[in-house]
Amino acid sequence: MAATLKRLFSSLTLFGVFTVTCVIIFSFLNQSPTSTFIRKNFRAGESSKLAWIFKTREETQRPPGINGTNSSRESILSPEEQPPLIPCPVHPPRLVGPLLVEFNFKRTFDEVRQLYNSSIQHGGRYKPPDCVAQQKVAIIIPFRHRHEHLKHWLFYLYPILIRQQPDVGVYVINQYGEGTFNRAKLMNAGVFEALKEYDYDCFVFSDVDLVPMDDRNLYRCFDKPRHLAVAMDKFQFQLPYKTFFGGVSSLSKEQFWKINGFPNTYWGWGGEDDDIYRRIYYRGMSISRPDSVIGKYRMIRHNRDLHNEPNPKNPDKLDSTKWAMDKDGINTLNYTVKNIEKDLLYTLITVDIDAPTS
Ligand SMILES: [Mn+2]
Repeated sequence: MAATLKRLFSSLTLFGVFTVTCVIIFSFLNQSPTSTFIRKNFRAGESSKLAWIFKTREETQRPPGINGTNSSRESILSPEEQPPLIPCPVHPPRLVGPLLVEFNFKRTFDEVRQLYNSSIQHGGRYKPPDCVAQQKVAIIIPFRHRHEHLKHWLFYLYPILIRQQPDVGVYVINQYGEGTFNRAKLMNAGVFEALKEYDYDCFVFSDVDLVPMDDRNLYRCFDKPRHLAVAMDKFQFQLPYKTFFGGVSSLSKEQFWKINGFPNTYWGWGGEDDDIYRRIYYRGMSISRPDSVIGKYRMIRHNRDLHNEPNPKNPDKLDSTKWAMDKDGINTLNYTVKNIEKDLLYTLITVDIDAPTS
């Protein structure tokens, strides 16, 4: 009797071990993107083996129609029967932290298009497929002639944006003609053009030559207007001065309206970012920033552009921001759209902002 029990027990144990081994082997062989991602985390020691198995189960039990991996079940359920998407987590779960960024590599737009073809929608639009984004973000890039920089920007930013899970559109606002450049007026025009297309609630304004070195630097809006480019390599990874608001910033639609948008009258290089900083303070707000580790940026080295010389008149204008801001902003903005080009990776809007010749 005891011998039979012992044999039964040992064969049960053997069966148990065999089953567990099979489950583990099967899970490791399963090559779906989610399991690859989870395995990476597992290898990085960020989750225990138990958590890994649990997560894998969770993935297989996800409702159909979420990432197209279980299309056979998808076709059975009608759209009404599919469970509604849940909001994306406030803290995006797939961020990786510090990133390697370098610009000594030549890229073509076609290479970048091919890389992101499957994840991005025409016109530079992205939405997380498996949850409802926290914010609807338009990224506004003032632009002229810097195609070389735009390639790098798109190459680096899309993977970051995808991990940050916004409902996002990328708008490149191209200044028409060869008159004096006006960064702030282009950004004003960008906000209006983006809002014609979609109900964005947040605007991120970015120079085309600035790439973040950490994906925890969220391209979204906060309770306060935010300055994102706090530690640029150009300035030895430090703020050049305490009130610096240049490079990359974000304002919600409300915050942007509260300060009458940006000034339209800063022609040439310099001053407009300080004017924006003052507008924010004169309207009773303050700014927020990520810390100087998360806020690291690389700037693509370049020579000064033609028709964007430092304007010696601009610094003096700052003395009058307080009273001038109500008479210079979105309430006085005028421009003409010359062309709208929809690329896979961006929407390029060429605007005539009535620039003086230089
Ligand atoms: Mn620059």
